[in-house]
Amino acid sequence: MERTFAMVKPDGVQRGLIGAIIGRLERRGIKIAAMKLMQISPALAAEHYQEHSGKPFYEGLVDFITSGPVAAMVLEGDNVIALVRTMMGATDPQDAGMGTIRGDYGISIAKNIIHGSDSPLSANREIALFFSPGEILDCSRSIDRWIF
Ligand code: 3AN
Repeated sequence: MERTFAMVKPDGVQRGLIGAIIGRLERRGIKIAAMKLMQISPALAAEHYQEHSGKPFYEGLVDFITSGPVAAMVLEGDNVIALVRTMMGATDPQDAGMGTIRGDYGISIAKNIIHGSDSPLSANREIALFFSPGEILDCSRSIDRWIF
């Protein structure tokens, strides 16, 4: 089954939205294979956001993502990378549809609540950046046969 990396960003954690966001993912049928609350170091932020280095919003982005705890996750499911991106909504919450996480909870592109990998390549890279192999559990749920 496909895996992706997702995290509730510092704004989502401070606003008490971890439960609401994980609840949406769980109710969809997505499986949580790993999860932790953590503080991102400037070095990890720089690796995670390397593709944005040099852009005008880069420094603000690194300051923001290191400003408080994040809830990091490895999620599993059929086509889960695209599924989570659809559930997140557009990068700018102003453009995100109602019913998406950013559309329902966000207003500003600089505080857009959730991150999710955008391709299999980024998913593999980001999972390895944030989790050691031993932290990712390989357990099946009895309910999976009703979902997949
Ligand atoms: P997404 O998170 O939807 O994949 P990316 O990869 O284009 O979007 O951008 C990564 C993060 O950079 C976004 N989640 C957002 O927090 C931030 N970001 C992108 N564009 C801007 C912008 N114009 N101003 C401020 N922050 C931005």
